[in-house]
Amino acid sequence: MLLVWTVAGLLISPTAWSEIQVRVSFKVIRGPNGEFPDNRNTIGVTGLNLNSEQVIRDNLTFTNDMLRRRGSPIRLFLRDNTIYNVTGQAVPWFTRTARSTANKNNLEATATASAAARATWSWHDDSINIYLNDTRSGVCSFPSGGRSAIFIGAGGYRELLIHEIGHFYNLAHTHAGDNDGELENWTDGDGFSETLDDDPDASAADINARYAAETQEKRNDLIFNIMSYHLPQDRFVWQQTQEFVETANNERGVQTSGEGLFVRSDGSNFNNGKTYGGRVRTLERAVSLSNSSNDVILIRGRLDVPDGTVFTKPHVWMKWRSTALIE
Ligand SMILES: [Ca+2]
Ligand SMILES: [Ca+2]
Ligand SMILES: [Ca+2]
Ligand SMILES: [Zn+2]
Repeated sequence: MLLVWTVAGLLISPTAWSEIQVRVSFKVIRGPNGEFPDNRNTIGVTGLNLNSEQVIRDNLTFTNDMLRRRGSPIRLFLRDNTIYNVTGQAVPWFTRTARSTANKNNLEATATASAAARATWSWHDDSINIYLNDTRSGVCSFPSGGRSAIFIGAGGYRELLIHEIGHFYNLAHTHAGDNDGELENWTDGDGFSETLDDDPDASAADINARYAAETQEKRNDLIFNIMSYHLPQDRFVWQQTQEFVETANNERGVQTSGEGLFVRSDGSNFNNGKTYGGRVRTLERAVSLSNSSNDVILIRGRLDVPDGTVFTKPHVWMKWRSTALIE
């Protein structure tokens, strides 16, 4: 048997994994003397001071490793493998509160006001434009607002970037506000049944106690959810991945390379597969609709393939272009 596996292994050509690539154009707003943002007032148990280019690059690697470990098809890529600097804008932008929708919107208006402004601010329409300054936490644009900037301060936490990018791809918080130090309003902030009702003030122990009848896995899907206020974080649930990918396929297609194609036995091959509601019926159709080596296939619910195999658990195929040998 060992020999069979070895020979089979040699016959399979190495094929890169397909990944939905999110382009990040990361800009550092430099201080009055050209200094890098630096803020030791970080957030929570995973606090991170984004005070150097290396810290930012390491954080992107950390984020991609986290996504990979959880089977997510989403990966972050630095546009042109570059971290851009914005100079001469320290007043007022170096110290203007990043966690403010009004400030973020003013920043986007300033950076896109003219061709000269776009150059000064390294604004790139083909990417998520993220601006870092010396303040704390951050805020993101939802697709419905018609804007696309993310504004963050150096005083952050290691999951801040992927949390804000989740908003960029239309993911809401697991809670609906009520960050008031009291545990009295558990709400369904995201409309997803796969995340339990949440209060941002809850600890892991509070969640475990409240939902004692649920499985630990379901509780953990809230305790460690990237779109919650609980730390540390490590996951999106399937419904969040689906919403992220649908948004990447449609409203946020410009900032993303590669699509997710949805397939299930009750779909229709007249659909384009770009949403779960518009899923196709067969794998063959999903494959024929693919036009990029970054495309992945998302399967939720029952899918029969010609050799009689039946898939029922939600999963993502990221290496479907290579020969799979199952014995
Ligand atoms: Ca500082
Ligand atoms: Ca509360
Ligand atoms: Ca929910
Ligand atoms: Zn948020």
